[in-house]
This record gives sequence, C-alpha cells and structure tokens, in this order.
Amino acid sequence: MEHTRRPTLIEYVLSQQKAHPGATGEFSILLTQIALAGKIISRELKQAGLAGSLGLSGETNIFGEEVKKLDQFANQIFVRTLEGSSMVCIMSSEEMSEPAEFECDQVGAKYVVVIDPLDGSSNTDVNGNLGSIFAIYPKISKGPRGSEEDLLQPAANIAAAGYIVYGPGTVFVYAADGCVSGFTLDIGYGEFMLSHPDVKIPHKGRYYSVNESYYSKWDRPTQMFVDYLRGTDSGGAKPHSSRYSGSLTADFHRIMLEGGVYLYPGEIKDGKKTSGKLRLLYEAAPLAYVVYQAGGLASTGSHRILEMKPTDLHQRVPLIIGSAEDVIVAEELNRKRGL
Ligand code: FDP
Repeated sequence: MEHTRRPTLIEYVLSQQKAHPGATGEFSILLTQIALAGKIISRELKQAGLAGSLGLSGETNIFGEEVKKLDQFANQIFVRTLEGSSMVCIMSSEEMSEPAEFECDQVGAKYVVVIDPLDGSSNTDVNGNLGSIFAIYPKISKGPRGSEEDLLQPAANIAAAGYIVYGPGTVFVYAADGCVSGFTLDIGYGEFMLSHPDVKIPHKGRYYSVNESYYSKWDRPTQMFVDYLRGTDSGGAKPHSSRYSGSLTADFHRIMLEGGVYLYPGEIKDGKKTSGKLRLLYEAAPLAYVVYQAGGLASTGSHRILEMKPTDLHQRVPLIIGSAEDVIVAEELNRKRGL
C-alpha cells in the first residue's frame, strides 16, 4: 500500500532551505524548538482545567497587570526551549521585565527572538482560544553576546515570524522569504503537518475585529473607520461582519484566511491620543511581518508598522492590521483628519 502524507514542519523547512545553498540548517532547528514550545503549551492548555493550572499566579507584572499561572508557564517553556536550541543569544518576552541572555559558544548563537508566550490570556479560564507570537531577528551587534541593540530592530529586519493558535486544533503559521505557511498539529504523530501552503490574505475583507466598547474613547477617524466597517457611514459600502474573541492571535488568524481587519486603537485621555494596549515588539511587529508576506498591511493609522524602529522593549502601539484595502481606508481617514 502506498503511503502518502503531508510534509511535517521540519520536512517543509528543510525543503525550503534547499533554495539557499549556504544554509546550515540552524534556522530549522530554531523553528523546530519554537514548534516544540507550541506543542507543550497546547498539551498543557488541553488539561489545564483538570491540572489546576488555571487562575492567577498571585503576582503582578511591571505594568501592574495580574499574571495568570498559564502566562508564567508558557513563558518558562519558551525560555527553556529557546535556550535548548543553542541558536539564540538573547530573547525578550512580553512576560519578562528584562531580556534573557543565553551562553553563546565559539561559533556564536546568531539569532535573537522576541515572544508573546500566551496572547489573549483573559480566555484561559473560559476555555477560549489563545495564541503565541514570535519573531526571529539576526544578531547585529558585534561581539559574542547579545544586547538590547539586537532586540530593538525594525520589523523590516525580521528573518522569520509567526504565531501559534491554540483552538479546537493547534495551528502553527510562519512567514519567511516571502511565503506564509500553516501547519496543523496531528496529535497522533505529535507533529505539525502542512495544512495551509502559501497563505495569501484577501485584498479586501469580510470581517472586522475590535473591542467596540471603547468607541466613545476613540478619536474621530477611528470612529469613522469603524462606522465604515459597520456600513453605517454615508458611503453605503457593504458592511463587514463583526468577530472579536479577546485573543489577537485567533482574530488575526481568521482575518489572514478570510480577509478583513483587526484593530486595537489608542484612546483619547486628557485630550491626548494614547498608544493602545498592544506591544510593538511582541505583537504588532511579528504579525505585521506575517501579514505583509501574505499581501496585507499593518499600520498605526499614520505609520506602517514594518518601518517603525522600537525605542523601548515594551513600547505600545496602535494597530490596524489585515487586508490591504481595508487598512488603506483607515490610513486615508487619518490623513484627511490630519492626525
Ligand atoms: P490579553 O491582554 O488578554 O493577552 O495581547 C493583548 C490582548 O489580550 C489581545 O490578545 C486581545 O485582542 C486584547 O488584548 C483584548 O483586550 P481588551 O479586553 O481590551 O479588548
């Protein structure tokens, strides 16, 4: 009997590397380790209700937010698996106030990784969808050790980025070399198998994802954009359908496959526009890289995310991300209002 099956993540990455004659295979080891972290977190999430790992850890992070036990668990898993790869000199995580530095051998670990280990953590206790987000940069600083300079690179320097969605199935999506590919975890094999080759985001979308309870706190261009998406403005465009799960990764994944736009705007506080909730380094930049490789766009409304150079590890940024045509409408509304 002939045995046919889909390629595994590692088989696929190795086949892609054939296009790069100088490739050493180190990059595929690193992606495999990130996928391993995803498998471990996926397993833990599936049994969290029984294993007593739901709820708060009792600690607050540097931003005063309460930390969930699963946030800490996911962070530790990523730190250990990245250290175990021996390919990473420094990493930074949304869950850590300071970066983690790893020992670099003579050859030198030449990669730098940023992660949001568990995105959408308000969903943990209600069996909702969650995600992890990552980006891999080349080390640019001189010398054997990694530094903050390596972490504060613009998204345009990313070598590969992706996300993992923990839903009814676990899906690993990564972008590199102008191509976005999705893999679904086969629980029997314990492997991510190619399920979404060459993902392209539709040019215009069907869905929008935003927490509309903040409508009264947004500036006028943001309100006008959401009115446009709802079809309640005078333009008479066909409305987009609303979907908001409380997990950026899960909402973004829908938009990658079916088109549309996710936004998390800044609010107006004391007459000034704030930067919203999402982090440039751990959320906006990696997903901007992914959406761009799939043919979409990511913007603050006035600046393209890929062109921004982070100034701080935990910098926040307004985010409008998804189908190119939808993001451009938001940018034009901002421009008309001179913001
Ligand atoms: P969370 O804080 O629960 O980790 O990353 C931030 C994020 O989730 C996004 O995943 C999500 O879309 C958003 O915050 C939810 O925030 P709101 O409750 O303010 O809508």
